[in-house]
Amino acid sequence: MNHFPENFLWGGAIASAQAEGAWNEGGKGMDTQDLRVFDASWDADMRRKNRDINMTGERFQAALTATDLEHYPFRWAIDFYHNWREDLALLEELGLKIFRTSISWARIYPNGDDPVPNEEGIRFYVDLFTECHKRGMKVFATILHYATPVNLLTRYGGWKNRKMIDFYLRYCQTLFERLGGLVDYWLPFNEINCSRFNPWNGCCLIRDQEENYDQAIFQCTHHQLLANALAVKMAHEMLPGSMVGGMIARFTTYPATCSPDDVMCALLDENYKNYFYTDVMARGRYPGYTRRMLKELGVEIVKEPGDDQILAGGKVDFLSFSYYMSMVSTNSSDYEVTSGNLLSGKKNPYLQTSEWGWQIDPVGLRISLNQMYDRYNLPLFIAENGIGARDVVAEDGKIHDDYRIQYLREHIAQMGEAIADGVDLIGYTMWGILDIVSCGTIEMNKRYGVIYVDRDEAGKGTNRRIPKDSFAWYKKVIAANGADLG
Ligand code: BGP
Repeated sequence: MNHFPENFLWGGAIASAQAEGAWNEGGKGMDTQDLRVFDASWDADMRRKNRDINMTGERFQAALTATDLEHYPFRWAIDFYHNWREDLALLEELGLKIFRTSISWARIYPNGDDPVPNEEGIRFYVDLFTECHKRGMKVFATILHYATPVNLLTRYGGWKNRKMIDFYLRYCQTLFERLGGLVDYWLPFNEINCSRFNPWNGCCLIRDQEENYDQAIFQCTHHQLLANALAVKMAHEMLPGSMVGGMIARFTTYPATCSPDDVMCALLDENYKNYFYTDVMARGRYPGYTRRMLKELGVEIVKEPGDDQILAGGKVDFLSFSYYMSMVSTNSSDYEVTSGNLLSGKKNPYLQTSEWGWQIDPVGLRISLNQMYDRYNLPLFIAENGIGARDVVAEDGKIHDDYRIQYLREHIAQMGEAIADGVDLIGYTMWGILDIVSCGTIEMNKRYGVIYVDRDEAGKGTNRRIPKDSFAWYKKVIAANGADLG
């Protein structure tokens, strides 16, 4: 029996910084992703380290004036900026019902604090989203997927500064005014909990420039949560009936054993890493457990009178999350550590991992959906899910990615189970529908797409798009509305 509702939103997702390239074209300003460095000659260890080193004052200065552009992959990415018409044609052929991308803040406001927006940037998204609709796709737009105009960091210090809320809201207002009729679902922030787990991406912090890193992180988070609530309120006022969601990177967590200590550890991990953020966005207030969490970190968030009302006045209409893997919680050091999205965790002996060490756990998706729906009773949207792999073009010129088909098949089957459990799941935007530059490790060879992009890690290649085996498979799944996962 097929559990997917008739109007289920089968989709695909990308993010502007990871796809568009054209970093200094069309009036775009420099943003924080343009500054992230990568070297194709690095070994696996160095690539991992690079993710963790994140951003330093020295790297930041070097990147501002860099001329070796091949080391800054977000500046060229897959050139979606010039190729989007052809790409959307392929997505239409795939039968997508919804396309998720982010809007580049620095295309709309090159410096973040400009008095007027950049018309060329607005035109780009008007054209892109109009074409999506023409090709039968709804639009799911992320307002901020990490890439922030660099000027907001150099001039104001980034999200630590409360002024960021005003700049961000001005940007939102422009989007609601100029793109409002073209967007079906809004997401004010991608993975708002990323501020804690990758503070450069999440909130523009440079680690070696912070005296008290945790304090800075949570102050930024507070400002982002306020900005999120105010954006929801603004959208509801300017665009009555609009759907505005909250999003986290979901770290589904199991106790390592049934020892009460492990169970408690898992509960706190769930609260501190996931639910803190969704509780604020969906329930409109800081949950009780944050007192202890912040105290133990030595953090005291500076709030202004009225902040509690702001949070209470901007609750989201739906919740969404990225789901790639699950983790294990324990205070015991007897467990091997393995990698994962944004953070590493303890290894689960029951699960296989991807080439990057992320633990593959389809049932964890069903668990997460049930947990989130029980807790909030809001519609849910899986904003990202997929597997990063080193695809190869075979001698027949094709990409035989059975491992991706298997990953997607098992996860989609569990989505069906969750719907049968009673969860109100409205959509699924598979991550990296076209191969794009990886966000965590900046590698082009960590590919997620059902469409291959011929570009290597130094930016070389024809940039040609080639549908993979998974393309035909996903097309069939969409056409059958999930009834046929074969
Ligand atoms: C999420 C981000 C995406 C994305 C994805 C996969 O955290 O929202 O931007 O890239 O993870 O991660 P990666 O690209 O590091 O494999």
